[in-house]
Parts: sequence; structure tokens; C-alpha cells
Amino acid sequence: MKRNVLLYKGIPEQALQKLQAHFNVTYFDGINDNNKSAFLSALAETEGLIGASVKMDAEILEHAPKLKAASTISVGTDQYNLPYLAQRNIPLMHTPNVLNETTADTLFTLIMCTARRAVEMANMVREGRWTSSISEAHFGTDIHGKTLGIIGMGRIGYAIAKRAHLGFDMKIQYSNRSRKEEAEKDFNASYMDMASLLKTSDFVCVMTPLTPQTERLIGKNEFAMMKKSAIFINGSRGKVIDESALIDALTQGTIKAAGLDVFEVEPLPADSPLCKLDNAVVFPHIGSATAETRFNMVMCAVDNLINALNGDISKNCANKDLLK
Ligand code: 8YV
Repeated sequence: MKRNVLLYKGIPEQALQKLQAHFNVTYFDGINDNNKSAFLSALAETEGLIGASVKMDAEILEHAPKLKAASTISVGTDQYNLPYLAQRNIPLMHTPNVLNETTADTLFTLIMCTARRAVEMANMVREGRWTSSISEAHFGTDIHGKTLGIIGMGRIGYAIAKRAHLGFDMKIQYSNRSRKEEAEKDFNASYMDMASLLKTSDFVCVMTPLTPQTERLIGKNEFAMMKKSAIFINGSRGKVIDESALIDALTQGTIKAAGLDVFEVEPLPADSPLCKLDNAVVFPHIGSATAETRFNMVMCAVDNLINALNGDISKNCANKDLLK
């Protein structure tokens, strides 16, 4: 008898076939006002959850009394309440490592686009406003040889440091909950407190997970510590920063520019000031969004769910330390 699993994000046919070979799969394309009651009813018989980009908080999961495991198609786990899942002894599986290099590519693209004003300059051409040779008004900022401060030297932070140090001769400094000797050895990275990093970095890149400890980690005071010439990059989660404080910092010249792939509200509302500021480069959360990597993440998440429902949470379990 196949166990019931609820899929709440579209996945490639090959992945769906693998899932259906193991489970009775009920599919919902996210949750909305039209399907929420059917979704909650389906939860009642569900032993496994797999998907992404939907907030799975306690009030939803209370409708899933038979839930034995959840598998998020993401490395970030903030769509779930980890302590709540642990109380019910439900493992949350996630997809670390498979997206490190692709996400680091995206973040370095953001660093380069923001430093060299690439989006602003390309739009000038497309809109017919390139009417004379480039002058001081169009100049960007050099990247090579500058100092990159990484807040959150995890797997993706390490991959960003690799690109910066080996590819652009950048000086790497970082703040983190713990020392990362590998980054210090491989990239001559310097470990320091966050305030020192903010005051001395030419580029500040935030790559922490969103946790109760990192929510609003970067706000008005932190932006004020940064150099006026500094460029701020956020590839973590929107709620790790105070977005209105960032908008003020950008409009008041507290910092030079910002490159953002994540926002407090996603999709970013079109009327957000961040969509209108020339010194803000905004991507639509495309960190891991390549065909190859998203396929690999989905296959990883499918395998994670199969393993977890077979009782094997030895790999890729985000809340293993909290489980009984
Ligand atoms: C996507 C991410 O949001 O993995 C994460 O934590 O933020 C991105 O890869 C995720 O894959 C859901 O689409």
C-alpha cells in the first residue's frame, strides 16, 4: 500500500514519476484562496510533504496529523517552524550543497552588476539615451583588489569568497557564528566581528540563513557604520535586513548602492522604491534558478523524502539535532 504524499510545487516529469513510483501523490500548485480548503483536507491523510516557496507554519501543519516527514526543495528552511516540527518528531529535509556554486554565481553577478551599474547602463542604451561618449556621470566602481566582507560564511559564502579571491584578487573578511578555518586557509580570509566588517568593507555581502537571531540583523545603525562608497549585497533572505532602512540609506547616500536577490515581500511589489532607485539592482530571487541546479535540487528533495519516510534521515536533515 503506497503512502500518501502531498506535492505543493511543480516539478519535472522525471522527478514526478520517481515520486509516484513510491507514493500516492496529490499535487497542488501552491496554496491560494481557491484551493486552500482542498489543500487542508488533503493534508489530513498526508504522511509526506514536498515543495517550496509556501509558508508551512503550525496552523497549516495542525491539519496533517499523520505527517511523518517534510522535504523542502530549498536549502533555506525558514518556510517551516523547526521547533514545532521537532515537537512532533517530524524531520525537515532540505537541499544543501547542490546549489552552492549556482547561487554563488548569481551573487557574484549581482556584485558585478551593482558595482558597474550594468543594468542602469544597459537600460540607457535600450531607451535611446546613449547620445555621447561615456563620462564621469556613468562611471562604476572597481571590483578587483577591493575588500569583500561576507556576513555568514557558510557553504555559499565560501563559494562566493572563492570567486572573489581567486577570480578578482579581492581581500576577504568575514563574520560568522564560528571560525571557518578552510576559508582562512584557502582564501586568506580574516575573521572579525560584524561591526569591524561593516566599517572596513568595500562590498558587504549577507549570506546568513533567516533565524530568530538574524531577523533584522542589518538595519539603520549597521548601514550607518558602512563606508559611503560601500556596496551592499543581500542573497540571504529579505527579513535579514530592515528594508525601509536600506531604502533610506540608498536615498540619503549613507551607502553607494545595493544589489538584492531577496526581499521582505516576494514578489517585490512594482511600486517599491527599490524598483525605481538607479543605485539598487534587484533580481527576482534567482539565486539557484538555473535549469540544471533546480533539476538537481528537485531530485535531491525527492530522494530526501523517500529516505526520510523509510526512516533514514542521516543526510540533509535540517532539524536532526532537535528531534527526540
Ligand atoms: C529558492 C532558495 O528560493 O534554496 C533556497 O533556500 O532561496 C532558492 O533556491 C528555493 O529553491 C525555492 O524556489
